[in-house]
Amino acid sequence: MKAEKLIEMEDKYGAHNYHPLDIVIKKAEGIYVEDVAGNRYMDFLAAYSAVNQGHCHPRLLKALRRQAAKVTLTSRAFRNDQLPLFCKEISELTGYPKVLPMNSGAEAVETAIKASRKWGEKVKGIKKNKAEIIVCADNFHGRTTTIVGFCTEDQYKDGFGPFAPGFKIVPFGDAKALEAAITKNTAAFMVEPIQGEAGINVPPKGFLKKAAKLCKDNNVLFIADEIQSGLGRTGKMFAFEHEDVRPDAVIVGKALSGGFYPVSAFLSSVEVMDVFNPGDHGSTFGGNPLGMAVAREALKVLVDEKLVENSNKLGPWFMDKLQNLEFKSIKTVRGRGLFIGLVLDRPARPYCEALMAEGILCKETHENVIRFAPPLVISRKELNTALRKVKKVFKKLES
Ligand code: IF1
Repeated sequence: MKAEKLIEMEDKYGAHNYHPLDIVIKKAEGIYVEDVAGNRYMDFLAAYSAVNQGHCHPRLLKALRRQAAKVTLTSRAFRNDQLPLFCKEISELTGYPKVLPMNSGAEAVETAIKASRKWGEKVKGIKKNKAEIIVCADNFHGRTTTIVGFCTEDQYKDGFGPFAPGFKIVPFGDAKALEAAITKNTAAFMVEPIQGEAGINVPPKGFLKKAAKLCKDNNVLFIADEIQSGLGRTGKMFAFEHEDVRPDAVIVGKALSGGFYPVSAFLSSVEVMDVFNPGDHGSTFGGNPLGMAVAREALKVLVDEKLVENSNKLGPWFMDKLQNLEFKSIKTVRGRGLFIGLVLDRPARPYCEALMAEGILCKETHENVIRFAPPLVISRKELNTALRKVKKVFKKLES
């Protein structure tokens, strides 16, 4: 079917909660996607870092097929033979002794909130219903009503209240403000080590270290939302490793399944996870054998193909090339690994549209930022090709 027809159909029958670029993708492989007319594009968004392993990775396809033919869903009323292996493997890979799998990122964030509050009451001794969680301005942790209730983006909240109490907001990167916000009722500080949606916001050097120390000194859980920044995106397995800190708990999602199936997880210490007793928390699909089989393979691909290393090697090189571009619209280039934001002094949307016409798919974030976050399987040669096209687009739009 033609793109125009499909777009019209989607607009007629679908909710209008997005404003996508008008490319209708019908297939994809590695870093490339193809639209219904047969045009090929390099994907520089990678489904918001959910396809770090590249689109339709053959090993993931095989794992999915193999498991789908055996058993897909048991519910947690019964055990399955994939969940224990997933828990063991991700635990050994990350060093976190306990694992609770969910589906979407937002559900894993909700899991972190529940764990924090319950730990606050049962272990720290905060009075019932008094536990507070500190988060950062410009955060993005998902779309549930609880989560949007503590975001600072008006549009994400508008019309969706009333919101859950118990959250405090401090500026991102401001250790003094964090220190001032901590009280005896603070259960946790939850933060994206690099803010994605805010425009690839890297915190000032030392912030995570100071935050970790403040949390430790005040018996507050330090929780990293690595749903977008984790699993190799920034050139380390986790973005918090850039500052050599060790959060009490980590939230992962997106690339955990390489785009095949929604799988997320909350990783923590034994002390934190032990607050959950049978019946306290759960999900029909969380920990299902199909998702677990795919996630196990997705983690193995990350390791076997050295994708963290590739991001660490090519990211700084690509960022340096971008930093050397001399166009008056470019204010700064920031990021880590293959998680890069090109900050413009004007709206980024026309640039994204022009890049699309040149065969490069990326999406603006926060009006003025173009995000470059290709699948981590990308090569230097491909990045060079992209760079040529970026130059061409900037030349054209600025003349
Ligand atoms: C959309 C943004 C990116 C996340 C972090 C939790 C979640 C996300 C750090 C929730 C999700 C997504 C959601 C997606 C677009 C995307 C996004 F621009 F909206 F912010 F990536 F930058 N923590 N991020 O980045 O995970 O429940 O979606 O699985 O359209 O809302 P989820």
